[in-house]
Amino acid sequence: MRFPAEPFRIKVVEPIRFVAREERARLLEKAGLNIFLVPADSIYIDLLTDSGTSAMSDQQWAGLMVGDESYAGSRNFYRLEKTVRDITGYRHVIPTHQGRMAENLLFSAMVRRGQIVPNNCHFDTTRANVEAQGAEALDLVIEEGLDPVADHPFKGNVDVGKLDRLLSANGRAKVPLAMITVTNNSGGGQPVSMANVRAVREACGRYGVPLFLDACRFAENCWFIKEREPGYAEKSVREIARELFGLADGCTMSAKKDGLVNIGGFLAFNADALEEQVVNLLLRVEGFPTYGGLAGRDLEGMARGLGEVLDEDYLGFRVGQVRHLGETLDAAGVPSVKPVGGHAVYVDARRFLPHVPQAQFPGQVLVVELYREFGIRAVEVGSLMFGHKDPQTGQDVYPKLDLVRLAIPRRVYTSEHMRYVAESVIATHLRRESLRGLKLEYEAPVLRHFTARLREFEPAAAGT
Ligand code: P71
Repeated sequence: MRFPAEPFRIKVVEPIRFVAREERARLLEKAGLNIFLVPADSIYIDLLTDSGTSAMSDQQWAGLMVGDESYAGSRNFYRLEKTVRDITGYRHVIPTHQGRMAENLLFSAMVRRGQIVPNNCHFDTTRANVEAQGAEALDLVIEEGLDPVADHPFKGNVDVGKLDRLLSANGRAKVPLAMITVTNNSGGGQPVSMANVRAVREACGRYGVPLFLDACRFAENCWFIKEREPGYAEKSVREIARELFGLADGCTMSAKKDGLVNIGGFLAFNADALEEQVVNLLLRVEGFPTYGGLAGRDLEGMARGLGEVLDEDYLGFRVGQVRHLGETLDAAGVPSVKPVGGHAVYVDARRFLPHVPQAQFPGQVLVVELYREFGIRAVEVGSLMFGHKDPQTGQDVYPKLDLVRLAIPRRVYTSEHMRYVAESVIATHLRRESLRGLKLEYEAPVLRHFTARLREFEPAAAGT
């Protein structure tokens, strides 16, 4: 259960506040028990997301001072372009302000109404951008990837048999591209093996369908390949990354994850024909192709972060820190998705709170408790986020799992912070029977989890 100590020391500190319990309870009431509506400076440990929350290094901060803010031809763009070409091998590098803009550009250029885009699991924004084109976003992750307790080293893998059947039934006219998300965020941050990406490449190749990676967490995925896939232990993560990107035709990237920056992204690919379309759209919605909606200094931070994320001492610590949290919870009997993914631990709220029915949001019960008692912010990925009424029958439909994601920002929290998180979750587990369900008081017609308001059942009414 040990993992390497932090391969960095702390030069700048940012105080975090531990506000009194009464204040936290008041803020929660005011927020309608919705953690998205609690101000971040009243949170002690914020595990809402690993996206855009990384700590930059001294080298990245120094890089901001050499930002070249020229409208066209900024030197920082050329550095970013060279860095991305070195890592991926792709010819064209289009910066964007974050990942979803890269998705928007790619799908606007390549996807038409009535088509189908397969992926292991589409992330929310990817799905929304595919659907915005009038196309279908199809998830084809292997069966184990949907089972929270199945032990498999690469639970993010694509079911290649299903993909092959889709391609042979529809061909390139109906499937304009395929995607693979590394690591598979919606499936728990689970990695994809090189062998699986190669098999997907071969299937796509047979039908002339281009393959793109959703590469937000590519370095963490490559670290898992090095650790788990036969034949890769002696290769450097940089070599593994080059091989991985070499199997695809391009990628979308939210650099807010493995770019180690607070904002930024890019779209990269080989096809010359795609460049013209993408650039024309970029000019209309995002900016000139040498800045893509970002300042020159942001491009420099991204170029430097993409180099740092491949440092194997960093990756060993990073993936180890997340795994250690998962294993500590596991040893204490807290149910979670296994094996632990690269960026987050997902607690299984239905098994944690078997007495709270899905209609009473067990995941959100746990989220509320972790903030009120311990000042920790986690996020519900379950009935509140995905539950809805069936438009035909009017019945409530719930997702298979009610999960609570503890996403770990990169290089931000120390091992003592993580120990505090583990002890808090374990203490909550010990008194789980006293936790009561929640009732929705307000829900918006779309994306209700961002604005929902809830209320606790009175003790007498619990379970009814
Ligand atoms: C995460 C996020 C951030 C997020 C975004 C939207 C709603 C809630 C949280 C963002 C991803 C992602 C993958 C695999 C594309 C994006 C979009 N993840 N693909 O997990 O995980 O990137 O935010 O830079 O536009 O908290 P973007």
